[in-house]
Amino acid sequence: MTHTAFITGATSGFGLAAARRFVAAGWKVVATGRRAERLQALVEELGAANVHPAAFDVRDTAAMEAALAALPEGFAGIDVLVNNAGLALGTAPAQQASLDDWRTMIDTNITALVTLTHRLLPALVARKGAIVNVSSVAGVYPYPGGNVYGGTKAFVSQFSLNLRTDLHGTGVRVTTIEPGMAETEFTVVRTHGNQAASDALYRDASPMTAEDIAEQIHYVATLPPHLNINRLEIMPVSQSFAGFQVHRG
Ligand code: NDP
Ligand code: 8X3
Repeated sequence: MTHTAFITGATSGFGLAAARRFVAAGWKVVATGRRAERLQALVEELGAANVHPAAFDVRDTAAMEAALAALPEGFAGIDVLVNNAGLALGTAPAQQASLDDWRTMIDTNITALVTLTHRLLPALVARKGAIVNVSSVAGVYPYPGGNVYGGTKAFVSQFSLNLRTDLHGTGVRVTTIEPGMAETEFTVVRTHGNQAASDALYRDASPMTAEDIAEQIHYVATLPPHLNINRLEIMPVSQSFAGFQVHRG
């Protein structure tokens, strides 16, 4: 029987690589994101029988509802929800950060994620499906400039654990993936379009790739049904932890 994954943020980075990974394994994928032309390119690459493009802004609940209502027959039964769409905006300390950026991160990384999850939960329970939520090491470890981004990802990780509790006995699996540094469009977005800053961050650092994370997303979602990985934290070898800081004087 063919299974279907609903992957948010499939126009780039982890979501795009995950769409390719699931289709390579014989799944159908509902691929979402705002950039419709990229979704169309994915359909052309992987085939209309395998990919259904759903272009909408995850913060727009009416558009989300319309996209769900328009799912064609072969894509309507969702087995795996991959809540991946998200972003960081800015690296300034909290006292200098943009409130608009903070609200955009909360609206996208938290509000949209819980809205979609709430909407799909009854269907996922009916199918004994799985939810894979993309959090971040930024939600586990604080770092300068992580402020609200890290806060949104801490929410995602804790929400996932709480979902596990509520879904006890339903057979639905919930996993949080907590990646460290991976080279995608993430830093271009975070810096409001500064490709040079993004290149500088990843240069000579051997960051993870989108495919590395897609492999983990596919892995946790396709384990034997009696297994649940609660959280999977993964970093490049080149990235580790810094110590506490002490201000004197
Ligand atoms: P990318 O910027 O490459 O991809 C982000 C995806 O999210 C895009 O497909 C984008 O689609 C989608 N997206 C963002 N905002 C919206 C929105 N309002 N509506 C619909 N879709 C949206 O970054 P990554 O692949 O790296 O990021 C994926 C997830 O992984 C994010 O949640 C990020 O926080 C997390 N993460 C990333 C890490 C990294 O180092 N790269 C590390 C840890 C976690 P579009 O713009 O077309 O709408
Ligand atoms: C982002 C991870 O390590 O770039 O979610 O802060 S990191």
